[in-house]
Amino acid sequence: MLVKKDMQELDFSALKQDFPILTQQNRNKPLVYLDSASSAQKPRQVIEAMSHFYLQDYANIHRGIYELSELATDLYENTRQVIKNLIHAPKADEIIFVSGTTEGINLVANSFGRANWQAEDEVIISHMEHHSNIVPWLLLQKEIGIKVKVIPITDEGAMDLNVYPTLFTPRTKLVALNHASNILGTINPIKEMIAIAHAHNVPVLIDGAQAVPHMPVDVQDLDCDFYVFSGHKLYGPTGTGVLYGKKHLLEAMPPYQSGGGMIETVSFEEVTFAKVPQKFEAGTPNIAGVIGLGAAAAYVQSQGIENIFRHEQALLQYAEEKLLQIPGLRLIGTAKPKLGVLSFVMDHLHPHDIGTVLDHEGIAIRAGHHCAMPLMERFNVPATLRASLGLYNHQQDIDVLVEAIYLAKRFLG
Ligand code: ALA
Repeated sequence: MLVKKDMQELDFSALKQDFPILTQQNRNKPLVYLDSASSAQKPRQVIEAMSHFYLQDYANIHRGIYELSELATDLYENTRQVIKNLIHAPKADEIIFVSGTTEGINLVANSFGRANWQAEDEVIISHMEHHSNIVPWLLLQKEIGIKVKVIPITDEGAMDLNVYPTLFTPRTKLVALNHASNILGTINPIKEMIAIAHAHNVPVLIDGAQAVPHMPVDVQDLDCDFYVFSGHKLYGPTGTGVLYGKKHLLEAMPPYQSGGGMIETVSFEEVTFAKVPQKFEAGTPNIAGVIGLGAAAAYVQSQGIENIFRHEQALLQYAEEKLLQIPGLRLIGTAKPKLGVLSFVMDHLHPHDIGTVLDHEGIAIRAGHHCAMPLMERFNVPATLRASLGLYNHQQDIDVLVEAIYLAKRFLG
């Protein structure tokens, strides 16, 4: 098994077998993959579950009365159970498959938001949101006149909890926050923030894209109303994601997209809709992707999410200590607790130039605004470099990164 109960015994030879891509070269150097916050690599178990499905079990779901279709339906629906268990949802039919976090948030904005909100109603977000948790609300601001209010963040990269409670008014309709920031790594105190919102009778949507692959998530303990995340950051396929919603909210919401699969009856006079979750899964879904997502979630569970969290926390601490020894390097996002996301800038050097040198050393790292331009503005930087950890990273990866940053400093002057 890849991650043993004792994290000191992490078995990297098993790991390399699970993630064959990590044994490849990048620019003729051993690949050091430090971009899992953008998208994680896929273990063989996920790839094999999908290819096995296509090679032997493929059929459409929920339609055929033949054996293959029943099998495909069972495999697809099994993922709902696996995801329910992963995030501790009360019921499997509160799990809706979407194409990713972005679609999940757009679904809530365009179904829940449009059905319930009017001009002057308010949505609270924070200054550390990804564009996917900013732009859907700004579009509603433009189209129906809602107001988007923003929780400021501290210089360390934490939510300003003094300001947050003051933003509520009788017009507040939703709070939408990330569980962990894709740039700062900050793990936000969302349980407390949800309780504050609920004291105002305001529901809360959590963007869990960065959290679910790296830490235990329990939607019942959090008591969030909606929780969204992406499959591809959870070591699963692209084009998959999950929207969890409390059943009574999902049942009251109108469909987001329409077509086959989401109806109960159709005549030219009237349409009635299928029950949740089918009401929100119009058309033939990403069947193989969802099966791959189930395999990915099962893989993470088989390693133990607590083990993964502890491993990445130890590596984060090691990486922070090493990086902070580099003269001129400034970490963006020092609030604790945080996940394994290390954003940094270097005096006088542009992140893209450093990123180019790192690439030539075999290191895959992201440089840019990371889909969070307001956050870049907040820290007064045009871009950062960002190293982000996955369960397959090891101290050696950090050592190679640190050496390469010194090289870039010498090379770029
Ligand atoms: N949201 C992804 C990132 O932070 C793409 O890199």
